[in-house]
Order: sequence, then C-alpha cells, then structure tokens
Amino acid sequence: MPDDVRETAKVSNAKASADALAQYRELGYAVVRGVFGPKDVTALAEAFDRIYTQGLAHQASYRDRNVFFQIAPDPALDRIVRFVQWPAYIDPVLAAYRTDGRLLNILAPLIGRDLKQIINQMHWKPPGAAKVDFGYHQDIHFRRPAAAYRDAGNSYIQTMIAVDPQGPDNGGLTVYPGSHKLGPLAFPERGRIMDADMSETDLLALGLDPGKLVHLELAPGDLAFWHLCTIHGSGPNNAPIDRRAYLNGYVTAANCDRGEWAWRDGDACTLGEPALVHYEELHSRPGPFYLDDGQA
Ligand SMILES: O=C(O)CCC(=O)C(=O)O
Repeated sequence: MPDDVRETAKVSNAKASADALAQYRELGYAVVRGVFGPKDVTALAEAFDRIYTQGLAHQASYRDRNVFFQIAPDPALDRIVRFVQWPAYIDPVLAAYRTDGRLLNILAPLIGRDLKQIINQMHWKPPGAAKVDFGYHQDIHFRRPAAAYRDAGNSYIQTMIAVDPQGPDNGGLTVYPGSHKLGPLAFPERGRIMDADMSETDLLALGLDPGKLVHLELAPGDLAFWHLCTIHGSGPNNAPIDRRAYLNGYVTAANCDRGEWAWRDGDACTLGEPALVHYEELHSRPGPFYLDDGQA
C-alpha cells in the first residue's frame, strides 16, 4: 500500500475509533468497522472450526480448569457447541487475538493500559439449531463476587469480534442504547440467560421501551463493545449461515481481584498457570470432568 494511502487509512481508523469512544460514552455501546482484516478473519474462522470439532468430540459439557465447553443437545443437529470459555489456553491463534494491539488501542483511552481479562469466549449459532438465544441482561450481574469487581461503570469493557456477517436474521446482538446510565436493574427472574428468549416482556417489566432497541449489523472483522450495564441479548439464527463471535472482556487491573493479565503498561501478557476468574473451584476441583446438566 503506498504511504499516502496508509496514512489516510490510519487517520480514518483513528477518526472511527474516536467516534466510537464518544458513542460508547453516550450510548453504552459502539462498533468500530474493519478492526480486523480478511486474513485475521480467516485465521479466526479456522480457529472456530478447530475448536468446534474438538467440542463435538465431547458428549456432554466438559471442564478442564478455566477451559469450559458448553455442549447442548439439539433436536435437529444432535448436539451443538454453544460456547467455549477460555479457549486461549488451548489455541495459540485465539491466544494471540486476546492481546492484539488493535484491541488495546480502542480500550486504552477508556480503561487504561494495565488490563486484566475476565472473559475469553467463543459463541456459535449453527444454522438450524433449536436454542441459541441469550435473553436480555446486563453483564454486571455475572461479575461475581461483586466485592472483587470495583468501580464497575468505569473499569470494564466487553468486546466482540464478528467472524461471520451478523444481524437480526442470524442472531446478532441487540442492544438498548443509553441503558448503561441506568445502573444495575432488577430483571424478572427467568433462569439462565442462555435458556431465555429475548423477551420484550423483560424490558416492559423494567419500564423500558422495546421500540428503542438497536439490532447491530456487523461485518466480519468489525468490533462491537459495550458497558457492563448495557442491556443486550441476541436471538435465534433463522439464516443459512453460522453466527460466530469472539468475545473478550477487559478490566482496569487495579480495580479487579480476578482475571488473567492481558497487558501490563501496554505490553501483551501470555497465559501461564490459570488464575482465578469465574470458576470458583479452580483449585479444589480443577478437572478435567464432564458435567451432566451442562452447568458451568
Ligand atoms: O453471543 C451473544 O450474542 C451473547 C453475548 C452476550 O450476551 C454476552 O457476552 O454477554
């Protein structure tokens, strides 16, 4: 690429990021287009296929320390891998993307350059699968124990890299703009969010207007990110293509007692012995073992 074109691309990327940060502050979510290019998307798609094949070799949900494969029976497809937590311990490509500098460039102005990671997760929604929805929720309710997560509003960001094109047809993300300013809300009790539909009733029960929902349309390589209190969910896949997404959640290290280091003063950190993140029995029951009911 000629230098003047490269410089123009840099300026427009910087402008896109600045716009996204302003939108994030105002609306609680934002999208930066084309953070990752076609080669990155191919590498990620191959990693998703590799890990999916590994997952299908398990008859039931499976844990080995922080690595967790959520395997769900499916009436049409026999069984599916719904998600895998902490695949970066077992796949070098996924490990490299969790600390990619392009993510840090977007995160640093918001939460700094000393960051731990509290989410590393792959999601699939294979076409034809019966149950792939995530009911509306705020991530803050899953950051436990609450005392380990400080200054929630200013310290945490969830990111999602689109591997496939995604929108409302194939179960892309839906967000409620501005909901990050409402703080933690008392959602009606309806079990695990991965067993719940995106129900407008949940929003109405909170006095919120479902007409304000925004369905994100992402191309492969786009990055969406959102606040811990942003209400979001995602629906079924009614399209003929999968909907694969790579989710990584980060926190200002000084404000969190949990998580794996991602960057220390901007320098990428590699994974070593697993640290305590959200699997409470990491040390007393590390596994590997199967789970009958699919619970983590
Ligand atoms: O894959 C999805 O759409 C669900 C993402 C989500 O709700 C989350 O990571 O909190």
